[in-house]
Amino acid sequence: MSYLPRPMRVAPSLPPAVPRPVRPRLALLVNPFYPKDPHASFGKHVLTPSLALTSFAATTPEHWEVRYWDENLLMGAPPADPVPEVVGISVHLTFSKRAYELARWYRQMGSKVIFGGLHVLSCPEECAPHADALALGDGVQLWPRILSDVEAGTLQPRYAATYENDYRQDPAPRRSILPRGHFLTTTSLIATRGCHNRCGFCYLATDGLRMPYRMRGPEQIAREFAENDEPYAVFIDNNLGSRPDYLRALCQALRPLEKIWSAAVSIDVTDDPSLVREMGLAGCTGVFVGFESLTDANLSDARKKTPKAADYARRVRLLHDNGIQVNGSFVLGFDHDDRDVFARTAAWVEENRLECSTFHIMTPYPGTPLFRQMEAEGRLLHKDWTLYDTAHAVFRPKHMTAEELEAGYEWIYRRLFSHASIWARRPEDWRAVAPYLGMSYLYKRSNRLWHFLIRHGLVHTVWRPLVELTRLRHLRFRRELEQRADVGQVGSLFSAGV
Ligand code: B12
Ligand code: SF4
Repeated sequence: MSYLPRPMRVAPSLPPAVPRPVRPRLALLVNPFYPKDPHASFGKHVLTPSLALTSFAATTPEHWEVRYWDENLLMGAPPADPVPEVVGISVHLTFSKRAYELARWYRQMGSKVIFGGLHVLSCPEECAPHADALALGDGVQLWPRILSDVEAGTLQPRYAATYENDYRQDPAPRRSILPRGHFLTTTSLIATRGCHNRCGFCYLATDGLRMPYRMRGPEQIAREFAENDEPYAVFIDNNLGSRPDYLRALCQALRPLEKIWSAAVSIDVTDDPSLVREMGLAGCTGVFVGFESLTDANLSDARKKTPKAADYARRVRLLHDNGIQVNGSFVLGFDHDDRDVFARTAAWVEENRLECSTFHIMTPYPGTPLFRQMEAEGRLLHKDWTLYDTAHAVFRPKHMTAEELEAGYEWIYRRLFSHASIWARRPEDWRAVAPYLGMSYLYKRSNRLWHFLIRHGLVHTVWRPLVELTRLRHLRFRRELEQRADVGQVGSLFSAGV
């Protein structure tokens, strides 16, 4: 039985709403609670904060005070004393019910509630009755307009903005409002938005979401990284590798910082081995790669432009050779998947020594081509968005039952988190084995510890020295890499651990 304490399962209860005078010009930004999957690591929820709220917090006019509350940090219900004049809530489908509860509570106390985020864009009609105003699209453009209308008493029910503007004009996210001690690193960076792909299951393919690939200046990103005084940053871009020439320029700007970072990229980033080397030299210690499937027919159904699955192993090796760990992300339940997909995928992950892997039951997000297809084929089992969390089967798979898909998902996580699997995936280089094992056990088999650290706000205190150590070891590795003339030499030199 997996460990899942109540605070990881159930949102904090809200005290009775007593209407009181609101504090004028106080805005509270809330990231609502969502239940955690006991099969995966609790650590990922406090790895780094989402930029949904801090990105537009930076555009708050000076005469407004802005505060931040993330219910997932287990510090209880969001504050209501004083009652904020405005409450901004980010809404995703999995926690929309909680967002509606919070909105009702604050509205009863007299606050104006503004909703933004992915679910507002895909299901505005559902969201509208629960909020005073909806922000459809880019909050950075909309937030100052919304606050100014609140001041003037002319708040509109809907505000809309696309993502087609010049991204370099956006201010840096306001990270100073984050409770630093509660995250492994508060340096979530975003350098680009969009992606050169539009996979049919991805939220980027949502109707009405126009997000061309846009890039911030490499020097802007390097400055943000330097200023936030953390040894490690996580890029939360959809795909940092969509424009190889841009990624190369970014690496050149990051390299002198002597810090470490990780990012999501598609596997075609390995088309050019010299780019992978640049990433290693610039401090990239890990990539999150959406392999999605090891079956080409599934990839073409999803309309993903990607190298053939048979070439994935070679590409993983190239990343490893440059000191870059691979967190492979796989979607389970595609139409060409049958009951052996779980064992096949696990065997591949072990054979190729992926340090980490993330699994998702295929989930048709509303507004996407996949959702339309499933709905047209009558395969959706329900529209309870709470279960659209990629840990539940919400549609009827083709070659197995929904129950078998869920059981396979649980099985593959149990298998990959087992002692035998962790050992099988140890790096080939013996010098990297001890740090790899330490980090794997801390990350994959320590949910009790994570719960303790999160509850007591100790995540940053405990992890920062480990991350700093990793950075120092990586600097040593980089010097070896610099001296190695050829790219793609066999044998991983180092495993960075985060
Ligand atoms: C960081 C992150 C996480 C973090 C933190 C999540 C959190 N809610 O706190 C962690 C690692 C914990 C996580 C977990 C999961 N995540 Co996640 N995550 C992301 C990621 C990489 C970045 C989010 C971000 O910062 N974006 C950048 C900001 C600036 O963009 P934005 O959120 O859209 O916000 C803008 C607007 O929407 C708007 N806005 C947003 N909120 C508000 C509020 C107001 C008031 C206003 C005015 C405007 C506004 O303004 C912002 C600026 O323009 C995104 C992918 C991505 N790049 O967006 C996936 C993503 C959000 N995650 C996703 C998923 C599926 C999950 C998981 C379910 C996966 C899993 N099985 O574990 C879990 C569960 C979490 C949950 N139930 O929500 C999906 C969601 C798909 C969907 N349609 O809902 C995404 C889009 C990834 C993907 N490609 O599929 N995630
Ligand atoms: S490659 Fe990844 S980010 Fe890009 S569209 Fe496909 S799933 Fe979405």
